[in-house]
Amino acid sequence: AYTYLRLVKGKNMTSINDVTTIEKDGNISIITLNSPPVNALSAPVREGLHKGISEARNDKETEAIVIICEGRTFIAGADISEFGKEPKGPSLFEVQEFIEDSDKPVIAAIHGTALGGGLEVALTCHYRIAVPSAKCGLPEVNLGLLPGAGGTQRLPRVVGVEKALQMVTSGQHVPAKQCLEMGLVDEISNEDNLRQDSISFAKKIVSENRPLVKISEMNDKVEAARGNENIFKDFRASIARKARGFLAPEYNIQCIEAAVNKSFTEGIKVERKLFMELVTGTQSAAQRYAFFAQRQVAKIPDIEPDTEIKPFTSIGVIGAGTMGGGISMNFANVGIPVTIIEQSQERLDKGLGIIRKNYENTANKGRITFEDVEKRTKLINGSTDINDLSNCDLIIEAVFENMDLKKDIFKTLDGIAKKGTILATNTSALDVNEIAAVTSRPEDVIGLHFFSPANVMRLLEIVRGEKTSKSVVATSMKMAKNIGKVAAVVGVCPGFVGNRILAQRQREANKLILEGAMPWEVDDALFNFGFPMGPFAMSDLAGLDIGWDEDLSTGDTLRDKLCEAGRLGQKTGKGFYIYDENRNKSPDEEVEKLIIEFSEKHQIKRREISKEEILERCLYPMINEGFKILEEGMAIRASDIDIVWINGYGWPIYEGGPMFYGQLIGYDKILKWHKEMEEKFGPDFTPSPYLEKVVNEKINLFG
Ligand code: 3H9
Repeated sequence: AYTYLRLVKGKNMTSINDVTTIEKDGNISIITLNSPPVNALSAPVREGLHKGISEARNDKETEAIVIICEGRTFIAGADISEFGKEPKGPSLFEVQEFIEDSDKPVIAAIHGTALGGGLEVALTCHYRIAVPSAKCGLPEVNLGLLPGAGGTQRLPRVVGVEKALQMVTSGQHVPAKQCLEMGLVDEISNEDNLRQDSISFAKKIVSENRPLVKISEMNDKVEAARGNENIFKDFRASIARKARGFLAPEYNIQCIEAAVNKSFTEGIKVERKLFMELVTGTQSAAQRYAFFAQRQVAKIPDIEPDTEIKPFTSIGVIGAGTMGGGISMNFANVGIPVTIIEQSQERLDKGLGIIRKNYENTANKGRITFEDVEKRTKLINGSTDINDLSNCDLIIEAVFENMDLKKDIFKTLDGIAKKGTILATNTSALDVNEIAAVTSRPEDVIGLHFFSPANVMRLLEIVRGEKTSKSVVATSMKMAKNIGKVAAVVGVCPGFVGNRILAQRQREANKLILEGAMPWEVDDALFNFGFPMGPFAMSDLAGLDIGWDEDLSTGDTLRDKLCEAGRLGQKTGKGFYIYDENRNKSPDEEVEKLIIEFSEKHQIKRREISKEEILERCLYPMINEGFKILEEGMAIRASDIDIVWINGYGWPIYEGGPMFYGQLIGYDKILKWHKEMEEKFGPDFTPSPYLEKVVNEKINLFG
């Protein structure tokens, strides 16, 4: 439940500009901002605030000032879309100074979220009151930034250095109750009475003659940490793994260090300098781009907002294996009951057992309670009778990748599922149209491609078949949002968007190790680029024997050779790498020998391969494939491809995804590279005609 504030127009209310009004209640002036959707600090909002505060400060009767917002939230930050554009109107600093220097107390009345610049404005107010459901945070780090309006200097002065470090590097939204405990808010109002409660609070401040609290002058907490360098050393070590490759976490830490070691004024200078470095850099540009891309991916151009959303209150899942189990957990997590079907009781029991164990592991880590474990496992029921799915709203097939088997299942489902049920396949490769064609209701058939582990990975590819109805697509999008997935609508083609692009990287990685690189060199180059792991470490993790058959093995591929040597990956302690008992990997001479022999046998002359070449060879063909996908209409927009790769394959968000990265490199350079490579090495490198068109006609893919 959250508060949505609507303005009740009083007779004293006057407009300051299009987004700001001012009203008086006795000796209190109330400035109301109304700039949907999130009251971001755009030029008109800054102007409205500035003028409003000025008017209230100059008004003889006014003794205190309340700043409150209409709609779903208090100010949710600077207006991200304004970054990089010519600044207009009063700067945020001017507005903040004007608030903090007011000789009449200013009170921020917070509902929804006070984030980034929004919290920074609230921190220049002398007091803060919030509804119980409100949250405060400085999430700039998630945009590759740091709080650039005094947040890094004021926050530690209120909550102390450790908490400030934690908040600015995680971007966490802190609930109001915790904010009260930390001193970030001074008072909690009633959930549905913020306006009146904040006026009463302001009156109380006046009548009690409370001081004008200026956070910039509160030095106790920062001075207490002065000289204690271990705080920063330990903190850096604690976030090192998560922060790898990102600039912003380190810059945020340096600002908090400045708050501790310097005066407020000097600290602000450091914050300003580092903010400017980040905001003009490519990492933040990529992360800001990803923020908007993540919201845009949910918009399907030909699906109108009033498209019918079907119910999805009971789910059927076919297959209790790793995928089926993971998929089921997503629904149980949000309270939706699931029926899982398996062929035998034994397999069903095994699958249900694994689900329980997964939940128990999460509870042991303290992330859910043991009560949650019981609640969630109760929501997942098993059956060996497919007829038990006849009343489900949505049925997801998650059996292994075999077209005939899937067709059989869909024929059966067509016969038993009630009218209007969405019939989904979790295939990662097969033709969804072919599957839909065996039913009498192809308009109800869709692909829902979850990624493994399905209860953890955020990405969902929604595969829209030729005949899938708009309502089924819209419902799938809504369902994805409800279970916390980032969903991208893709078309039917081999590998869809994600795996189709992955295949390019894998092909080149495999070629590179025969041409001269070693698997660990390829992996290192991609790891250092920012991926969580390289392709060969990933193969070892998945198991090299997926799809490999000992009896059919011909020794024709390196994979055959490795599997024949018992090197099946992490599970056998060796694959492309050798693993110790803690699963730490090291290069292995045996593999090196195998690879060199293999190159010789196939008369491939080995040569020195640079890190740069590894990156070009692995990444550029992915970008080219992205263009082919766009040309064929298999993704709606370039940024959707990036969202797939950021959320499903660990493309570092600070590199924006393959399409954004390609633009950074220069599409003309990517095209030239492909033409040269095609001439030397053939059709693996044939450039997409759409890439040529984009370069020749200087088309901007990101509008
Ligand atoms: C900052 O403050 C820097 C300062 O320190 C220094 C300055 C000198 N700007 O997420 P939703 C749009 S950096 C512009 O779907 P929800 C969003 O694109 C900022 N637009 O809603 C979407 O547009 P559309 C620090 C913004 O209810 C619509 O609002 N602040 C901004 O799920 C609805 O958004 C942040 O990083 C913005 N700041 O979640 C907070 N924020 O409808 C970023 C949103 O056209 N925002 N939009 O697609 C959020 O985390 C979430 O939007 C919020 C609401 C939690 C507020």
